[in-house]
Amino acid sequence: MKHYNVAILGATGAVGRTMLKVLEERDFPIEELKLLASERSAGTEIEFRGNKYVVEAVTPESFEGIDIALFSAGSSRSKIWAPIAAEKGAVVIDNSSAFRMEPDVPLVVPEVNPDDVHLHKGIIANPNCSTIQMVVALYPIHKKKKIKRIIVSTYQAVSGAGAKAIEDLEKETRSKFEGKHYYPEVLPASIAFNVIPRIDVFMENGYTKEELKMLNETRKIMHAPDIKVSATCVRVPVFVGHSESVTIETEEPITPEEAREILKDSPGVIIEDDPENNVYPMPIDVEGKDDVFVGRIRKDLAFENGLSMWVVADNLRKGAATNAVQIAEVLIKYALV
Ligand code: NAP
Ligand code: 3JM
Repeated sequence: MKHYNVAILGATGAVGRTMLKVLEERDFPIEELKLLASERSAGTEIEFRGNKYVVEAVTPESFEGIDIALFSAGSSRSKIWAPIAAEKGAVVIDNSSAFRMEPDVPLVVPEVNPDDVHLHKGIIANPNCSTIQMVVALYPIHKKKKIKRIIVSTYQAVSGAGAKAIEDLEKETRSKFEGKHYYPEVLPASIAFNVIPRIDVFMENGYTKEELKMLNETRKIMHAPDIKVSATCVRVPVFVGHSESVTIETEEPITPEEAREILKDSPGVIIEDDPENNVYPMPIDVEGKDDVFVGRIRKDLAFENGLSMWVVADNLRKGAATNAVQIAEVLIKYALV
């Protein structure tokens, strides 16, 4: 079997470290591994498959001979380094929002649109975490009953905002118990014992950029340019695991039983739905798992052809690292690297 030279830009971050775990667990065929970040963490040692790797500060030469470059260092860094890595011959799988809506950049969730990878010109985008878990749960229903409208509210973990945001939740929570004052460094408001109805920046129409990512990315991934999505994205004091309250309106009627029947055989979906026995997915239970968990499936009372459900996934895994590694596996399967 062929093995590949892999680089990870952002290897010291919350997503980068999860990528390393996922690559290790899935026995990804790596020939050489290069761990890249900024000058700040150059020299840091990280263990992978029992060997120590030294993190290097990224330079154009970092991408010489690289087959697959996994990026999770933020959108401004992706804009600088992805074209350079692609020019050196690597296929870049980018976790940031930098290129997601570019027409010649495939935006891929392997359970939904794996064949879009064929269109790549050196860069493939990994969607936003909240979009990924929603489309994994909704696409199988869309294929059978055509979804017209989605109304979604998210309950997003702090780890989605990076390693510093994880520290913010921990430090602020501790400080409250110790009677001290700590104000979050990266989150836009107090997070301990609070919820924040803002993720990413506000746009002119009153939605945030994160909320519009859920609209635009869903349309592109599902090839559904007319689907309507209204999202409210909320940060909650949870370390790992995004939850979503999702209501859909379909063109044809759909019963909860039909939805369960469709979802029970859908790739990457696990139904946990037994309310009488208190069975429903929760973030604390999905940490470390790669599937998307769906529960609380019920007829929606506000729409004629309406269905409501609760969707939970590990945002660092299926929402970021696992999806990116799965894209790399699709590239290998189709012999595109
Ligand atoms: P994080 O924990 O803050 O880590 C950021 C990483 O980027 C670190 O490895 C950092 O290295 C590196 N970095 C920062 N500035 C750099 C520079 N100038 N040059 C090279 N490397 C630099 O953040 P994270 O949660 O891992 O997320 C990273 C990015 O992934 C996000 O900004 C976002 O674009 C994307 N993301 C996507 C999803 C998704 O839904 N697909 C989810 C979460 C994040 P140092 O150690 O040197 O600072
Ligand atoms: C998730 O550098 C940045 O602006 C990164 C902001 C960010 C993003 C993004 O826009 O790339 C943080 C967390 C995402 C994302 O997945 O869209």
